[in-house]
Amino acid sequence: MAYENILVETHGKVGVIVLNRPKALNALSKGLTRELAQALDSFEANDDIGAIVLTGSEKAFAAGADIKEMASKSYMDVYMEDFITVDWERASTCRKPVIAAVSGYALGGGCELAMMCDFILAAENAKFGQPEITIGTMPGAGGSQRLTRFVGKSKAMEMCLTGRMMDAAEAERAGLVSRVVPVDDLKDEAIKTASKIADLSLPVVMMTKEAVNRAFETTLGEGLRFERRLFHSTFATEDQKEGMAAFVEKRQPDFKNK
Ligand code: CO8
Repeated sequence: MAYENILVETHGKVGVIVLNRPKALNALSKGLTRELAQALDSFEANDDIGAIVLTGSEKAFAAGADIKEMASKSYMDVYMEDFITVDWERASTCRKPVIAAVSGYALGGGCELAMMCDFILAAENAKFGQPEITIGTMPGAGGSQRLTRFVGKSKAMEMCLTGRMMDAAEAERAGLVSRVVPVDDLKDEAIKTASKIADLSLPVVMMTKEAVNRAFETTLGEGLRFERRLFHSTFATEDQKEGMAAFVEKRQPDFKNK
C-alpha cells in the first residue's frame, strides 16, 4: 500500500512504522492517523509479523495533534465527528506488542500515542510533554489518565497544568520509559528488542501483554485471578511443552507459534 505520511518497513518478523511528516514535526493529522491505523491493521493481520516498532524522526516522534487542522473546528464539529476516533486509539487495541521508539519531541497527542504503545524506548534527546493547556485546550487522547498512571499525580498534574516538558533521564526515573539509549542506536535497539519478542511464542506473548494491561483496569485480586487463568491456559499450548522440554534438554526452544 502506498502511504503519504508514514513509511512502513519489515525487518525479519518485526514490522516498523515510521511517522513521516517532517515539515510538521510529524503532527498527527487525520491523514497520518488513518494511515497509522491501516499499517497497524496490516501488521496485525500478517502472520509473518510478531512485534511492531513505532517511531518518528530524530527531531520528533510527533509534536501532537495537527493544530492547523484543529484550530477552526467548532464544538459541534469535534463532538459530531467524535474527534479522537478509533484511528487514534488503534495503537492501544493492537494485540501484538507495539514498542514506541521516541527520539525528539513527543508532545500532546504524540506523548499520548507513545503511551498507547506497550512500552517506550527513548533516545537521549527525547522530550515528553502535554502542552495542550498552553494553546487553550487539554489532553484528549489519554494524557491526563495514562500519564498519571505512569508517573503519579504530582508530576502528571504539573506537566498537564504547566506544559513543562520532561527529558529522557527524568522520564526514565519517573517510569514513563523502559530505557534510554543513544540517539543513533534507537531504531536498531527497538528492532532488536522487538525481534527478541517476535522469536517467542506469539500466543503466550499476547496473553502476557493482556495480563500486564489488565493491571491498569482492575483490582489486584481480580488481576491476580486473571493472570492465574492465563498462566494455566499457556499449558494448553505446544509452545509451553517445547519451551520447558528445551530447558530440560539444555537446548534452544523452537517455538511453533511465532
Ligand atoms: N500541529 C501542526 N503543525 C505543527 C505542530 C502541530 N502540533 N507542531 C509543529 N508544527 C509545525 C510548525 O507549525 C512548523 O511549521 P511551519 O514551518 O509551516 O511554520 C513546523 O512544524 C516546525 O515547527 P517549529 O518551527 O515550531 O519548530 P521548533 O523547533 O521551533 O519547535 C516545538 C518545536 C517546540 C515542538 C513546536 O513546534 C511546538 O510547540 N509545537 C506544538 C506542540 C504542541 O502544542 N502540541 C500539542 C498539540 S494539541 C494536541 O496534541 C491535542 C491532542 C489531543 C488528542 C487529539 C485527538 C485527535
